[in-house]
Amino acid sequence: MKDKILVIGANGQIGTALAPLLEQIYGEGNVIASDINNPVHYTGIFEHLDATKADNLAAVIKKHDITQIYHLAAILSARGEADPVWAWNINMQTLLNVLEASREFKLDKVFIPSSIAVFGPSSGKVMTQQNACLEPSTVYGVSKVAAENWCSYYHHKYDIDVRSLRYPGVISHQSMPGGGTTDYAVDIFHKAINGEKYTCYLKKDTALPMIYIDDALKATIELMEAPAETITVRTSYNLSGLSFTPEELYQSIKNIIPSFEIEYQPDFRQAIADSWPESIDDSVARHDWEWEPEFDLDRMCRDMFFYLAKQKDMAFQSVK
Ligand code: AKB
Repeated sequence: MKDKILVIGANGQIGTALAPLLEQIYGEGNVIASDINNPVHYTGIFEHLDATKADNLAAVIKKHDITQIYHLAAILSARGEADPVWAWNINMQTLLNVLEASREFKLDKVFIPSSIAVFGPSSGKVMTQQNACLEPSTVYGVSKVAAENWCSYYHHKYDIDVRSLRYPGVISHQSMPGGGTTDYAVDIFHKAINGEKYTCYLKKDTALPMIYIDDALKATIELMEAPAETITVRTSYNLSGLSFTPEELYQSIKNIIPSFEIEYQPDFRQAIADSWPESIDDSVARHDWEWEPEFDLDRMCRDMFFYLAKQKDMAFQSVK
């Protein structure tokens, strides 16, 4: 049977980039993007979907003979702290609806992202291990630890081919992130290209694990295309791209835009960042499905400005 893929949360930061890539790989008409909000960029088949409603999800799966789901909808770390019970309910209800639908409709594969937010102060700061202690400090992290365990449960109990990555902070030019603690690393590029000063809500020396969108997409596709017998982790794989502090990112941007200025005014997100690792050991992913990132800090900055300048019709092409 032909692969028919449903992307849930397609208007989000990863979905905006992933849905068109999946369409390129699997062919026009074989990818159905869906979101609770109307489509922003996507030009292929789109379904308005509230994934907290199991009936709505089932109707979309039946309508399009879906065989795979990428479930990207979630309330992230910073936003979740404003209303923890609401964030938990959304993250859990959508997850369980997707897993139950996968069982009921016997889907071939399911992708459920996790996050470095599963880690907490007891996980270890540097090169945090695949099997580190998971005692997160945010409701988002708590919901992702639960999600990882539900994925493993559905795999072992019902033989569902669920796969997952612990994404670091994702840096992308296709859309703005929303509600995360790592969002500064995207916002800063927009301020820089607009010739504005950036006020950073983290301290200058707060190192966090990050990944450029091209590497995040590469990891997602490589994981999903890996033969099932090579997947040894059914909770979620550690994934590393690069690690940097706001000051290191600022310096790299300054090499391209020398007049760029920054100031630091830490807010509540500092405590969240302080509870997360600085760097991640992803050797299990490297071993199991030969994961290897491609982008370092300078290359990422050049690429970001190339595409942001293109969006703004500016002449930054020389930096790529
Ligand atoms: C966030 O900051 O909440 C997210 C994440 C690390 O999952 N970007």
